[in-house]
Amino acid sequence: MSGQNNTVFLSLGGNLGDPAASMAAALRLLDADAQTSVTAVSSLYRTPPWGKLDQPDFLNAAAALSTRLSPRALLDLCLDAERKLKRVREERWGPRLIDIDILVFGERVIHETGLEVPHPRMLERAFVLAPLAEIAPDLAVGGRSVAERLGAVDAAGIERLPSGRDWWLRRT
Ligand code: A4P
Ligand code: MG
Repeated sequence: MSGQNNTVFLSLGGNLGDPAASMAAALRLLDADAQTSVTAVSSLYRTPPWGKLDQPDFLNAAAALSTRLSPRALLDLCLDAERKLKRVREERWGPRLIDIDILVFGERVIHETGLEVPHPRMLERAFVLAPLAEIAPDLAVGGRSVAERLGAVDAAGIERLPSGRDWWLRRT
C-alpha cells in the first residue's frame, strides 16, 4: 500500500528521565518506518511548564516528516513509539517521559475520536510554536504563518539550547 506523500509537523516534549534521549529515540523509530522519513528537526528548547505549573521544566522540539502513512496509521506509529519508550500517562498536562503530538498533516483537517488535526491547542502554546518557527516559519496554520502566531503568544522563559539540529542523530 502506498498513498500520497504528505508533509507532517510534529511536536515532541518531555520532562522526566532524559527527555532529549527519549525524543531522539522516538525520532529514530519514526525514521525507521519504511513509509516515513524525518526531513527536519529543530534545536532543543527548554520551556517552563504550561497548564500545570508545579512540575519540572520541559525540553521541547519540533520535527517535519514526509510520510505515505494515513493520519491514523501515523498516530498509531507515534503512540507505539511512546509506548516503547514507556511513557506513563497519568495526569493530564502532568509530567511525562515523552509526548508526541501531530500538529499538521498536509492540508488535512481531521475531527475524529482520538485524532484532531491541526492540533487544537498548538496556537496557544509557545513551547510548540517556538521550535516549529525554527523549521517552518512560513507554514500557514489557520490563515497565519507560524512566525506570526509565535509573535502573538507569551514565550517568556523559553530558551533555545545550543544543541544544533542534529542532536537526535548523535550517539550519547
Ligand atoms: N490525540 C488527538 N489528536 C491528536 C494529535 N493531533 N496528535 C489523542 C496526537 N494525539 C492526538 O494525548 C492523548 C490522546 O490524544 C492520544 O492518545 C491521541 O489519541 P495526550 O498527549 O496525552 O493528551 P492531549 O489530550 O493531546 O493533551 P494535550 O493538549 O496534547 O496536552 P498534553 O499532551 O497532556 O500536555 N509544557 C511544556 N512547556 N512543554 C510540554 O511539552 N506538555 C504538556 C502535555 C503540558 N505542558 C507542557 C508540555
Ligand atoms: Mg499531547
